[in-house]
Amino acid sequence: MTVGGEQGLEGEEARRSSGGAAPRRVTAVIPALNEAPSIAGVVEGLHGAEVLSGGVVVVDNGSTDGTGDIARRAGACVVREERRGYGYACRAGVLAAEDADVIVLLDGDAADDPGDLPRVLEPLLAGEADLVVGSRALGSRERGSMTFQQVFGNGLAALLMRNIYGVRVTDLGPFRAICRRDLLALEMREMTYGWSVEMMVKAARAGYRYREVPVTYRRRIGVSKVGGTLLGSLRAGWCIISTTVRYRRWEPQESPAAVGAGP
Ligand SMILES: Nc1nc2c(ncn2[C@@H]2O[C@H](COP(=O)(O)OP(=O)(O)O)[C@@H](O)[C@H]2O)c(=O)[nH]1
Ligand SMILES: [Mg+2]
Repeated sequence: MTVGGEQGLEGEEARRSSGGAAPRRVTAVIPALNEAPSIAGVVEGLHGAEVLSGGVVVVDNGSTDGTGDIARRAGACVVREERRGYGYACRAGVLAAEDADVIVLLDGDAADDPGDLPRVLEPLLAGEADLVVGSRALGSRERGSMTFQQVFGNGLAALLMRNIYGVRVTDLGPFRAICRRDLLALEMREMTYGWSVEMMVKAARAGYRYREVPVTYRRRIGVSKVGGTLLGSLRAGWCIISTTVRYRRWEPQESPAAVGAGP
């Protein structure tokens, strides 16, 4: 599926025109499950961003509140993924954005600030990093934007990651950027809450250069699907911690970023 269109260079041309270093066609992918109150604002907030040459893909993850129609009217390309799960939704968006060089992931609940987009992309487009994650721990969190369980779980997983993989991680935020081919090379398996952490630990194993940038995190609009309930937090927490440990010996089949990164 071609998303966005006119403004962006085509994949190969973009790579060549940038001397092979910094690919340019950037597509935002937003997983969304029943985010009718917030999704239009998120999509419209991104449309102002010049850097987003590849447009916005919203993955409607089986919503029953009209999220998909609202996102389409706001200007997004909408794909539907019936299998419930954050990872399923993210993967469907990445596969749909087949012309993208760079994927930016963010949530559909307006907790991430579209104004942080240039900052999240900058190290990747400058050729200085292969995976950039927006850290809410380094940035600022609006009061009430994360529950105690979320802060604790994220901190624990970050600690494990530092110890097991040797990567300086402070947070597992949803706002992140990675080259599409590098993401596909990670052969993602975790189709629910483990997706984000799987990306980070496999990127570490593949030798991708990791960078965090501070981002602002706001109170979400609408109802939380994960961190807002105790059961959701426990499930997500267990999934995140077990995924952090699971891939400690994983080896990439091929790692384009590591190969391109030089010594
Ligand atoms: N939890 C969850 N979120 C999903 C799913 N599919 C899409 N999403 C989206 O993933 C994002 C993260 O969910 P959210 O409820 O904000 O999680 P929280 O921020 O941890 O409370 C939101 O944009 C959801 O709409 C799913 O199956 N489960
Ligand atoms: Mg959220």
